[in-house]
Amino acid sequence: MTIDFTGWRMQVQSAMEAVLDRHLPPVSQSPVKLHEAMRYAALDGGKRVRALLVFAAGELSDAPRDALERAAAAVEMIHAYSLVHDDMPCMDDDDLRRGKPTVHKKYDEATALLVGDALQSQAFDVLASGDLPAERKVAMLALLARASGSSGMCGGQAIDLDSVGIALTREQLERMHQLKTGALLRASVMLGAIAGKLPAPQEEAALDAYAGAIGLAFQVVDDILDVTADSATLGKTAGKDAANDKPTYVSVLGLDASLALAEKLRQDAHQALQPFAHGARRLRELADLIVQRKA
Ligand code: GRG
Repeated sequence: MTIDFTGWRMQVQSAMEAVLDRHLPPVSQSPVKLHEAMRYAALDGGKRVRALLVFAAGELSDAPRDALERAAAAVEMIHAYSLVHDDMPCMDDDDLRRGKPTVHKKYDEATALLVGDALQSQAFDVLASGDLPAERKVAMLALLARASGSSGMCGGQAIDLDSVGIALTREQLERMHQLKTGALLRASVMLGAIAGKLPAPQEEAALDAYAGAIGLAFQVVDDILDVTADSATLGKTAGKDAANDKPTYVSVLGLDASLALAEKLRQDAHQALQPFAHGARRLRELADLIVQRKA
């Protein structure tokens, strides 16, 4: 019997809690405060969109379960680290994340800095320690390193920090988000794909087009929710972008055009998956979820 999308999503989300628990250092191990804070940041929270993308692409490539779990844990750890650092006073200075006090509020700033650093290292350790052939693991490590470094997420964050109060063009905004948010979402799809049967070049291009569309759609929707949803629903402070004078899709295009763009990107994502027929069912459903989500 095939499970429906909601059932599948809940299964992956709950499995991820156990997977992350297994791959994070235990609190019984010293330094206890750091390990406790790493677990506070990474466990019990988040939609696990990146993990869902890894597993959905993994269905397409028939990847071994352990390799998918490691890839999903690694991207979720990198993502958790980025949120911890982004919330710190030197960046976005926020008190609320995933419905809980941010790490620097719950603990202190030095601990938050170390939590981010240690989660990043842990991500690469988890990926490097699996059973896949060494050359496959090196390819996955390089993919994740590039997606999270200065030519990916950190680069996008740097552009974001330099853009406060500046009127970016739509192209500049798009580039910032392709790096800041899109790079890790793309890496999630590609890690799931290369953890199993390697995609043919046309398949890789199709997955890349899909990942580009959903990566951008995710950010457009994030900007829309920042003005249309409340903090309790989002589990983070709503209205922050406008309050911080940050350029967003809503500020550049307006709300209606942003909604239309999100829908167009959803359709582009479906279009990109045409070569895969039924095997890409979960990736299609995730494109819908990313655009239609309310938080
Ligand atoms: C500090 C190196 C560094 C990078 C920060 C991702 C990021 C870059 C900052 C987060 C700020 C932000 C709100 C970005 C908008 C899109 C985004 C990544 C939202 C959070 O991701 P979700 O909605 O979060 O997937 P959950 O909590 O569900 O995992």
